[in-house]
Amino acid sequence: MATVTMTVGGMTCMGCVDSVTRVLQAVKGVSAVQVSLEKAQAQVDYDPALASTDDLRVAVEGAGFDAAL
Ligand SMILES: [Cu+2]
Repeated sequence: MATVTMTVGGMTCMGCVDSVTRVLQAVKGVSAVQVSLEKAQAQVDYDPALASTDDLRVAVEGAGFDAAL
């Protein structure tokens, strides 16, 4: 299990937080997601054997947000 903190740009409300949380939780191998609107960050626990940081970034960008890690 690994934990990564990614910077998420473009979140403006709790609806955005919900969206980012949902798309990250939908990535295979992700076990926990904690998104902070104030910090513009998402902390993700995932299994590196099933998901890559690239998968996480693509999921966030696919939902219309900017992702950096
Ligand atoms: Cu929003």
